[in-house]
Amino acid sequence: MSTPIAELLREAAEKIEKVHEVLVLTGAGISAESGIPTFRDTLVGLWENFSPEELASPEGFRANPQLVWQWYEQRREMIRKCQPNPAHFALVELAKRVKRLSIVTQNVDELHTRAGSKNVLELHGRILENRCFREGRILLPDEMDQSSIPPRCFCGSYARPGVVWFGEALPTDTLAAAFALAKSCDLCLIIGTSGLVQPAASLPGVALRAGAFLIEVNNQESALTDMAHLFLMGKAGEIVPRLVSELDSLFRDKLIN
Ligand code: BV8
Repeated sequence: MSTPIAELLREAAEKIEKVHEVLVLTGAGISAESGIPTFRDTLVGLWENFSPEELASPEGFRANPQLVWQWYEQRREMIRKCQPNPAHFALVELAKRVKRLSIVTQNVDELHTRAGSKNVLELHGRILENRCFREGRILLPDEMDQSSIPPRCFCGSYARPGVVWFGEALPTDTLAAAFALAKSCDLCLIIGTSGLVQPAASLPGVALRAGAFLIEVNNQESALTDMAHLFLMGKAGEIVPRLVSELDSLFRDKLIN
């Protein structure tokens, strides 16, 4: 017989109320209710015959730059129309209620920043940015020759989306900061990730071994569920706002008693 979600939320709020440093790790699931398909769900329709690694890797881009560029253009067009959802906004509110909250996200949609979150570490870059494939530097629209697909940097190399592809190293400083937060946090809140992509998926284990309390929010079990102390099953857009409300009712109860 599973514990009612209301009880789990209360327990989670009681834990959060007691800690100093909260690390939030988010994945595609927190943006699902903004209308952005999770990574696995992105490969539908025309793209269903490709694996993520074929489209989101330097090899895939070298093999077919036009195809990969079009996949990203289609995703960017969709992401530009999306807004942060109640889960993103609830994390902004949660940050006001704890001593220190940092967000490490695997998402490339910038929705945490657009919702108003500070201290956001983007492990996998930003899909709305472009970089020179050879130089790696960010390219602004007027810094590209738009007459070709993909556009070209003036150095002659192709422009590429500003994301970290499979087989590419994550930004060194960002990754080091993420692992430092995992080692120092008292509580790690994991929201909407399958826990399959490394090295991001190692962060909760690092936090656990450093003594942190782990809470997972997901609409189904993930590769991380077994290591979580609390598993809050449900949609992030519903669960995370309820967690903040539960925290507020805890504070109120303390004021009254
Ligand atoms: C690297 C940008 C080394 C691109 C992305 C074996 C072991 C260990 C590692 C590897 C290995 N084999 C290969 C590797 C390396 C590889 C890897 O991990 N592969 C996996 C597939 C096994 N990793 C890499 O290549 C990384 N680099 O290792 O470099 C290196 C070092 C030095 C020098 C050179 C190289 C780079 C990984 C980054 C890849 N880029 N994104 C783009 O977006 O196009 S990752 C991409 O996939 C997404 O950004 C996202 O981060 C990730 C998918 O993960 P999730 O976010 O979890 O999303 P997913 O769809 O999987 O799950 C969604 C979850 O949400 C689900 O659980 C679902 O239930 C839940 N959910 C859905 N709706 C809701 C919800 N939850 C709550 N509410 C809802 N409403």
